[in-house]
Amino acid sequence: MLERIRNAFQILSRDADVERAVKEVQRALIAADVDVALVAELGKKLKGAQVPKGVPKSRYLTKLLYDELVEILGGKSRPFPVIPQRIMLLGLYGSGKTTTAAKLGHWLQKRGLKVLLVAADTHRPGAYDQLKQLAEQANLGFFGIPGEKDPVQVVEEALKQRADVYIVDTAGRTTLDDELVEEVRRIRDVLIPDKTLLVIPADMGQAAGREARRFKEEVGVDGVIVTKMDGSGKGGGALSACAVAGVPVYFIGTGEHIRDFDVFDAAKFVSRLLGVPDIEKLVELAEESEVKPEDILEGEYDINKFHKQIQATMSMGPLDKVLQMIGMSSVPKEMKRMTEQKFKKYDAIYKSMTKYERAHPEVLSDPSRIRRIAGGSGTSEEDVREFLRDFKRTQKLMKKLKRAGTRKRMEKMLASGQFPMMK
Ligand SMILES: Nc1nc2c(ncn2[C@@H]2O[C@H](COP(=O)(O)OP(=O)(O)OP(=O)(O)O)[C@@H](O)[C@H]2O)c(=O)[nH]1
Ligand SMILES: [Mg+2]
Repeated sequence: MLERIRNAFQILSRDADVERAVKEVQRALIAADVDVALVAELGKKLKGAQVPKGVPKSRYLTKLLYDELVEILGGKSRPFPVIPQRIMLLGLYGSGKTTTAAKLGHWLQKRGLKVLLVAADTHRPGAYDQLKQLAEQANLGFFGIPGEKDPVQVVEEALKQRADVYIVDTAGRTTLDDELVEEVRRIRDVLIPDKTLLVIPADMGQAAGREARRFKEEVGVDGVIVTKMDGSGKGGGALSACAVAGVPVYFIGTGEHIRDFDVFDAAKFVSRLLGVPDIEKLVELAEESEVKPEDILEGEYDINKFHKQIQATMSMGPLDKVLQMIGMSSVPKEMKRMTEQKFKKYDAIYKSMTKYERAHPEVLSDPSRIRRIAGGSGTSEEDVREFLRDFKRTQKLMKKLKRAGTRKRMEKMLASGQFPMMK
């Protein structure tokens, strides 16, 4: 899934090849067990996207794909409240309830709350010891009554203990049958939970949605914790199915250890999937620094316009960072450094020019002007001459493009951030 989605992003940001990118994304999502209808929808949206005038196509589509993926996986995240509360954990056999009780307890305790784990699984023989051990490991409070058969008794006694947060571990069943429903309702009526959380393993894939809906109808569920995200390729299906079922996913379990537990945030999750930790920031930057082709194409191409192009590239931050953010780690270090330095130099040179010089570059053939600008910008005369050569090359190219009416190509070039001087 990972490789494919990353690949799709590269195809989009590099060539704006929608058809190919969509195919890759769809394959990845289907493999991750995401609902076929959702996948088809995503493809339609991407292919039918109306790219607004003046916005580079590749960037627009990349952002669109990113937004759509986030939406499929649940959209905006809901922060889990860090307050005194009573929490009930539900789920089928082996879904990870007991482990999750300790993980969630640890998470809340780290945030300053006194946590009590309550052993209300009175069915499975080992359940009491398992939770007790986990509580000891994580240094959490623990309450249970060995040998007690009625979970309601356990919960009633537990509530007499002092704690900020009560986390009640309940017994699983192979299916959500009448017996389980009955038991959960009885526990609920004494506990009066603030949050009822359903624990679902990722390998359930799309079926997670059906299960979440059923539990919601029968006993009421406020949110889901998806466990075993580390082991299954079907995590995408589980997450998106919960989103469709309208149940928020608060956390994901990513391993057996108590710390293998993360707040679930669809945006962050997608970014990590793509191996692009800062995609949101990148998208923002790209939006801020967009150069409108009109600005460059209308009227005479002068040094002001040349500078605008440089600035647009520079304003996206250190070049190597930008390149990293879009997943291009294979660009040689030297080149990245050189281009960045060059842009900085060019910016200084531009700032040392007079308004008249910028609009009338022909006067810059005068050596005394070149000397003055080099002095003012802290660069060498050769640097200034190089700037002028690059400017002239770009100016010529712009003229040629304009004459040939290849506005499309020009826009593409601007969109890709390619300037002749970077060659
Ligand atoms: N890899 C991985 N394993 C997990 C995760 N969460 C739980 N497990 C493992 O899954 C198994 C079952 O976990 P439990 O916490 O006992 O599940 P349960 O829902 O309490 O099971 P029952 O009480 O029998 O219904 C254990 O071996 C856990 O270590 C996870 O996020 N990743
Ligand atoms: Mg258990």
